[in-house]
Amino acid sequence: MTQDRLHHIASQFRLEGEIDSIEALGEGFINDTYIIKSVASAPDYILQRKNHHVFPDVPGMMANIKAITEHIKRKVADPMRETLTIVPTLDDKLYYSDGDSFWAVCVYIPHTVTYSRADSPALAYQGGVGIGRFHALVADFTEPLNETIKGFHNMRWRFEQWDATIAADPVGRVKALGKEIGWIEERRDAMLSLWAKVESGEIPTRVTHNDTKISNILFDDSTGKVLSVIDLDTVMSSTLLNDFGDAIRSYTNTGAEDDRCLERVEMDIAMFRAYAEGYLSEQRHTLTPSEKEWLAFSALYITFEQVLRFLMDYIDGDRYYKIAYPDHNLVRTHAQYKLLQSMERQYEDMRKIIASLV
Ligand code: GN1
Ligand code: MG
Repeated sequence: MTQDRLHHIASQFRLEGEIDSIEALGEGFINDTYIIKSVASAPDYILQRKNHHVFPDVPGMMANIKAITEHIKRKVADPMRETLTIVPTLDDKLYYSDGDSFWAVCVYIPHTVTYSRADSPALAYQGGVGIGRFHALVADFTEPLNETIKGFHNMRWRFEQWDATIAADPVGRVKALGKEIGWIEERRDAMLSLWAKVESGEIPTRVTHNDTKISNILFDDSTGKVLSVIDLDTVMSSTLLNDFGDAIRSYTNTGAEDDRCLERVEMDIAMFRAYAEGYLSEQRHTLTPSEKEWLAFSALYITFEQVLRFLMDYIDGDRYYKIAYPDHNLVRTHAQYKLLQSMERQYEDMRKIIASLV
């Protein structure tokens, strides 16, 4: 992407002040992100090219983000810092389409820090507080949200995609993957039975974030406290369990999501306890008995789903996730499966911890 092109795109938005520079930022798997630095005292901005392949309905996604951030702004002490602020285009749209891609801008929130990994229980506790508070802030949001990614954590839909991908086997990888496919099939019924409780209404549907890793939480750099939750692209209606489980998947892993060294990958139960304590300090009184009952299992559910999604993308010829080398999705599959096994071994302890906290 040339500087000229980026400047042209940025100039479509209602920015204060003049642009000093536009530089690439971050390492998301899905979108391309840039920071727009402004001259003098005007705010800086985040410019993102939204991945149209992953988010087929960018206008619907931006409408969700607008509605949720407006809702939060009405409730917090510092509306410019405690949630994102979407910047419209000159013709008052929430996104700019250059015919090829969709672009969106929000105000950069200064004096904040983010962490690429949770490296202490104290930080995990704060992360739990962050998502707990986010859930509490949106608990009374009642308008319907657009389903911007079909069936995102819906296991029934994931298995439909899975079955179709295995049957199509578009790049001929299925034959060599008997062991890995077995990991998925052995757990099919157990995983579908949790989703069945969502379908029956036994587990309620609420506003959820759907990408609760620590790097999506901003901390105030002077107080060290949680400020806001960012990356609202996947905000949708689902079960809170998914947000809890996805956070546990990322926070408690002692290795990397794509670690080639499987000995490094385990679930750290101290991190589990700390995150759960932080989350439940905000949410203890909101959760229903069925949500409390399935909170520990949600970590296994989401980690399983991630094994399935990485493996499915590998079988599909690496069309969804950005990869850095040819078998990256298979390496991710193995590393996440190791994490899943570690959770399965510690499941009873996880349940006891939740029972002691609720
Ligand atoms: C994707 O790009 P990023 O890190 O925000 C993915 C998540 C996965 C994650 C795996 C929209 O998120 O669901 O858990 O990669 N987001 C989407 O690291 O598919
Ligand atoms: Mg994301």
